[in-house]
Amino acid sequence: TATQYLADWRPYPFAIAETRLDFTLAARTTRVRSAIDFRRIGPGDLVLDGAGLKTLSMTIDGRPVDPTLIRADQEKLIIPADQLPDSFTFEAEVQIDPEANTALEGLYLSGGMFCTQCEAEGFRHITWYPDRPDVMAPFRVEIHSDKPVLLSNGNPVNTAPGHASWHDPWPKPAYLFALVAGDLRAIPDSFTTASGRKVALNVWVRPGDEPRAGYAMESLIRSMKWEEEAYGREYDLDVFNIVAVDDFNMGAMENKGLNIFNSKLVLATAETATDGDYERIEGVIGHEYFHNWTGNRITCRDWFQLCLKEGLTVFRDQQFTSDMRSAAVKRIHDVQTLRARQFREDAGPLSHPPRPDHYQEINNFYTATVYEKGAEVIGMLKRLVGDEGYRKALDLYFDRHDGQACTIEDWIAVFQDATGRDLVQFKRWYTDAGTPRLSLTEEWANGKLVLNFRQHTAPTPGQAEKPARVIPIALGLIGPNGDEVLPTTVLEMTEERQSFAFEGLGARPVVSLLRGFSAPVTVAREMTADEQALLLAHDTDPCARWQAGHDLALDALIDRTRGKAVGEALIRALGGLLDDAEADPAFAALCLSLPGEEEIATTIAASGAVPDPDAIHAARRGLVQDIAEAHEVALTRLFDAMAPQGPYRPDADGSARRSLRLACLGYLGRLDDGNRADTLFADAGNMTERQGALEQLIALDRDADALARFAAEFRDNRLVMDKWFMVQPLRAAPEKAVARARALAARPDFDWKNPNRFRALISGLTANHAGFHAADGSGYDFLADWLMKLDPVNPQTTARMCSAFETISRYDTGRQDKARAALRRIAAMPGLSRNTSEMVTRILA
Ligand code: HT7
Ligand code: ZN
Repeated sequence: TATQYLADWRPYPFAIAETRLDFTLAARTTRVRSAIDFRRIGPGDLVLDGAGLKTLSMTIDGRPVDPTLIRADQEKLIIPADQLPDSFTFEAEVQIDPEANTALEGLYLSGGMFCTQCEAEGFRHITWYPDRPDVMAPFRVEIHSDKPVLLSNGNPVNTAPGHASWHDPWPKPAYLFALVAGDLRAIPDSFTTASGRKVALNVWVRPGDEPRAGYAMESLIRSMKWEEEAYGREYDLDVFNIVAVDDFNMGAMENKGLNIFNSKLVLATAETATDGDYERIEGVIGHEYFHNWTGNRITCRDWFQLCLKEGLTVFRDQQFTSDMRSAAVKRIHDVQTLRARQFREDAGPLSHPPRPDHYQEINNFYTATVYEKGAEVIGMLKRLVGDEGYRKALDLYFDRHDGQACTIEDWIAVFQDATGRDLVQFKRWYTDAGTPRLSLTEEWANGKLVLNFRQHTAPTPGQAEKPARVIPIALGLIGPNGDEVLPTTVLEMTEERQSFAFEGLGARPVVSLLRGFSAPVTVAREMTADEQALLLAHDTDPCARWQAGHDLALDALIDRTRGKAVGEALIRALGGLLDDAEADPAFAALCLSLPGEEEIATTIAASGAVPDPDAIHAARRGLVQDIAEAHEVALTRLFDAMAPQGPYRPDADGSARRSLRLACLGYLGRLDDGNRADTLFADAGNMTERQGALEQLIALDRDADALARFAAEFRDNRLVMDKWFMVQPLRAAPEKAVARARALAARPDFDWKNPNRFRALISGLTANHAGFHAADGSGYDFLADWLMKLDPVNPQTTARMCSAFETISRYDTGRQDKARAALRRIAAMPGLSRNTSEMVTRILA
């Protein structure tokens, strides 16, 4: 399979004045007529992309195009330059089959509704077109269909039964094209922009789902307002439509004026959605809306630049959520996600820079590195240039590049030009893969503390050399009595080794390092349990404070895997935390949630040892038991104190109380044999507590009644049943997890072609660390069997899920051999997709 290289990018030789599309929709035989007005702007042939199209006719200015110019093997139509006038209209009529489109890329059917997904390269499945992000055009779209609601990008021009026409005046690349046709109901509202323009808003759902879409609409309005206030950017069309779709490969898609969402990120009621679901809905609605400026008005020159739009938009959605909710909790959650997903990716065979320089299948690069690390890099930039510098740079970015398709170089240039700062070294964060390891040793004498830092990044695939990066190190100093003796100070590390001194200190302080998680690095430093406990009790920075408690727990857990039944310092420290928990329930809940098994394994592997999944599971269980026994009284008091105080509200305060309550339940269940969980499951008036209780009952192997009740109650709600499929393999005892997943997969309602249902069950198992990594290899075989079944149907979703194998090389040779055998089985499958083939090859390399 051909590898695409950043170095090979060449400008497209034509500009498009307008693209006109005319759809006559039919499940098996949709006709697409297109007319594209091209104008030459550089030398070269006319290259159009097309995949799986039945081409009925093609003309240039009315003259037929020779159909033998189609190179079906390359999915291209190449018309030589000497056959083309300087300006011309290319017209085509093609036939496509949406019903057969199970890959969910291009135009497809979901529950009888026509919908599209064109990012990254889906438009070529709709018609012949320059399907690359740097070719932008205004679009006019006609839709003929007997479906009652017919939507596309931009503003409506005409709607009559059986027909609609839309005009999108903002030039856009094909990946932002969208069309929806179905029997839909709207939740309507409106928003008046700061400059006084009234925008009609609609969230479109299936009939009957209207009562579940209110929170999505509220989130949209909050997003529009926030972006005006925080970035001074207004919406730019007369309408903004969101459509909820049941069959969707990812979370949502930012098509211009017509966002399409996975229904799980739209539909919510207290009875069906958890606090986490609500927060995600708000965050993703914001994310897609914010793309209107960072992605749509300013897009990417090529797909290597994906983090230009995704990193920036994640950064902005993180800012939005922290403004809407608790900034401290949001930051800690983001750090947890980054560590769990991106650090893991960076430490294995799939490691790549935020801006990769080659790929085979771009869909495999919608990764934690591009998204989450891309956002962290912007957070560092902001820290280095300050809030004012950031604002100036962003204003310049919008002014200078509106309507353009840009690169990371353009992005860095606006920061240099707006702030005068040299960012040549900083750019390495975009081009170099791997997570730097920051080591700290300390020297203390006569009131002077010297901090000796060293940065080191291990080689990653294709990148052996790792020059030093700029690392903003935010730190503070906490005196032995808990007072802060140095408030947050940002050191800029630019060398491989660098020392910083602090003088005039009375007593030796404890360093509160990497405050606010100021750089995406791992930290290596010696700390005593007492020092960690001091920071947990007194640090003024919530992130560093949480980190101290987390490290204390991690050390205790790792010691336990080595047979040492320790953890007294942690247990003592948690006692203090529990006493004050009511003052900040969210923080207490975060500290009570011990590091997960996967993270323990990662930490053990990073120290050069081989993690044993069963020992890790036992260690964690043992520590939970000991904490529960030591703090039964306080945990019980808090569990009762955090009972609901009025109607459910999915806000920060309410979810903080529920998270603390469930954290307490996780411990108390080990003492009461699940009685509280049983009662809570029966009585809870919201899904957060119900699901929490159910997970606890599964972990305690006391779940039969609850699962039956849950299924009976929610049989007809696909999204809630996805939870039912997910929690069973996830929370089952490791030795039962694979069997449980097998039994669930055999059920008639395991609708595996639906990505949500497939992911629920399969990711439920792969997230059960000791269950998936069962020593007999049954977890690996189960996953491989299902990936092989899904690949011919939906390569995108299959390939993404291969990443469950990315950590195999850290385990013992027995497990490694079994995992590699499973991967080789996938690799040998005849007709394996390019998506999955690339992933398996990289993991096996
Ligand atoms: N920009 C979108 C990324 C995307 C996608 C979404 C749905 C289905 C397939 C997709 N491929 C790529 C989503 C986002 O980041 O906002
Ligand atoms: Zn995005």
